[in-house]
Order: sequence, then C-alpha cells, then structure tokens
Amino acid sequence: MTTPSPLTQDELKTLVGQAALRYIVPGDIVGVGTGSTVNKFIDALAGIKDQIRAAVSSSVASTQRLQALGITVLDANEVEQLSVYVDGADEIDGSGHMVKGGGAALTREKIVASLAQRFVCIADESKRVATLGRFPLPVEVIPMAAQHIARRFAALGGQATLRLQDGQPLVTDNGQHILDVTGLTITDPLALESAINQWPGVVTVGIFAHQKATVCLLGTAHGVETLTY
Ligand code: A5P
Repeated sequence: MTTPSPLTQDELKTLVGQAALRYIVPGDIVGVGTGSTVNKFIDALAGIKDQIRAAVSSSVASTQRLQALGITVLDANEVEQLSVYVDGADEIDGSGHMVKGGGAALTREKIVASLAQRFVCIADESKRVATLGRFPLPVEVIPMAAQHIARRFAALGGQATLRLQDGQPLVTDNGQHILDVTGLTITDPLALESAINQWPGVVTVGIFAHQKATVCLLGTAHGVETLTY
C-alpha cells in the first residue's frame, strides 16, 4: 500500500480558499483581500458569483482578478458595512493577531477589514506562529518620513529596510513606500500597533491586532482546521 503524498502548499491554499465560501452570506457584498491564497478564494468565488451582489477589493491586483472573472467590484466608499472579509496573512498567532503586508496591500486591507463584521483568515500551516515577528513587519510610510521611522524602529531593536522592486523603491497602490522591519519580537501586538500608529509618517503598520481574525481556516496535512478567536 502506498502512503498518499502530502498536499503541496499550493493545494493547501486551494483548499482554504474553497473552504472560505461557507462564510459568504447569499446576496451580500464580499470583502476580498490580496495575495496568492486569496487568488484561490477569488477563483472559488467566481463559481458562486450569481449568489453575491458584488465585492469590495483591497488592491488593484485583486480588483483586476475579480473583474476578469465577471465579479462586480464596488468602491469601499459605496459600502457602509460588510458581513465578511476574506484575506490571507503572513503570520497568525494563537489569538488571531496577524502580520500582513507581504503583498504591499496592507493599508487597503485594513480599511476593507474595518468595514467587515467578521474577518476570515485563510492560510496554510506555515503561517502559524507562537509569537509574531519572524516575518519582517511591513510598514507603509510617507516617503519623506522613511529614514526617521527607520531610526525609531532601530531604537526598538528592529532593522528597517526599504522594499525595492526592480532596483527602485516599491510604490504601493496608494503611492507610498514600504519598510520591512526584522528583529522584532511582537509580544504585545495590540500595544505595538497602537504605538506605531502614532508615529508621524506611518500610513499603516502591518500588525492586525485591533483588526484581528475572527476565524482562521488553516490548511494542514490533516485538512482544513477551523480556529475561532
Ligand atoms: C498582502 O499585502 C498580504 O497581507 C497578504 O495577505 C499576505 O502577504 C499573504 O499572502 P499569501 O497568501 O500570498 O501568502
């Protein structure tokens, strides 16, 4: 008898993307995140597009994918409230606090998440951590404040690096830059998110503690685990 080979990371992403469909409220507008896991969710959503009214998207990339699949995308300003927001994470801890922004979409992700009653995080097992901070913390900043903010992180023991794309500073969908900060052990995500939010020039810090997950659908070797917080 042959042992079945373990699912690949891509297959786990497909599984959790499909599993998120069960949180969709028929006739509603769906909040949609950004990233390779969310792309699987968008593909699954296309299969039930007749059952939803529209989507609100957290990035130009997700908007393009949604529209290409025939899903109407509304501006966040047109929507007062969403029942659910579905997005991935770069890290998630045991309380549903996350680090996000590996795809540079953190600001719009936080905005759309804040409109939703429920945040459904979809992730493969590699994203689960005991303490946030292993993944470099993304921070979207106003370019003229980047060096000052980098020095503030240095005072906390972090090393901030400007994210580049093709040798040039990456420019976000909002026209700003991203610092990636290594060396932080984030033992109190709520307090650190609040503190960094006060620094002049910070647009968004990639700690999602005030905007944490309500549910995480985690792709594991044993199938999809549902974690609630
Ligand atoms: C996008 O800015 C991020 O917050 C993503 O949610 C995160 O990087 C997860 O992306 P993957 O699903 O591609 O790992």
